[in-house]
Amino acid sequence: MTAIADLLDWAPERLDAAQHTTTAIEQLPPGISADDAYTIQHAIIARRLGRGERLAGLKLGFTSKAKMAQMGVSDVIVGQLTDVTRIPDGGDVSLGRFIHPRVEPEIAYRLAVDIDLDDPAADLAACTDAVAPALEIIDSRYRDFQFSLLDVIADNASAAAFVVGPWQPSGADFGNRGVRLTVDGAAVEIGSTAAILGHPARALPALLAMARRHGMPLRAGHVILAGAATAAVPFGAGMVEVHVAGLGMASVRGVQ
Ligand code: OOG
Ligand code: MG
Repeated sequence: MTAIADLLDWAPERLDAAQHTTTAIEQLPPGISADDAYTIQHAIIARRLGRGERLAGLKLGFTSKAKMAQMGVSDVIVGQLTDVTRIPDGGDVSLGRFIHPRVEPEIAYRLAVDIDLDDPAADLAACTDAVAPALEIIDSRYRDFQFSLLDVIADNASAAAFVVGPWQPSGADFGNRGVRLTVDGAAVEIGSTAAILGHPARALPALLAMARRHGMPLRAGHVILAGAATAAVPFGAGMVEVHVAGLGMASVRGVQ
């Protein structure tokens, strides 16, 4: 086996085990391509689906300058969400599920219909029927939350858990709405939905292009996370809320 074939073989198992044993691992050795990194991501998701998890949607990463600067990368990436990682709005989540979790404010879109990735006329924006404030808990499986772009793609874009607030009809323009992230009532990050690619709705065609390229299904009811509008903050014991002007709020409580 070549070194890359060998890596494609062991990396999914190691990253998957890192997640469910909550033990950080070393970053991947250099030499893989972006397509290799997505192959590793797909193999991790296949293992999880094999254990009974179901796909719940897709997430974009690094759609804001704040996130790119925080993590030192500069390319939009995509990761996959599963049902077991969705926390009910206002719910508790045990910190024992994570290695070194962080939380960030997101905008979520809901898909109304299945998307045919082979249809060149597919229009994701026209196929969403609702939008909501959301929170994403990210948790790199790599030591010290350090990674290259390819490492983080392989690690399913650090996806760990997500919370979606009450859905609103997607008719209104959510292009430049204030975003506030609070921990136990204190504001820790303030931003605007405009930080997400200039307008969060731009996440939808960007996501469709990536879903096509990497063969990621988009089905009715799936949630699309457009990417964080601000930097992420550590997620510990306490109540975290995201407030988006005119859209509402979502919350999650970290418990020991
Ligand atoms: C990768 C995930 C990035 C976002 O919203 O930009 C992301 C990370 O920061 O570890 O989810
Ligand atoms: Mg995110």
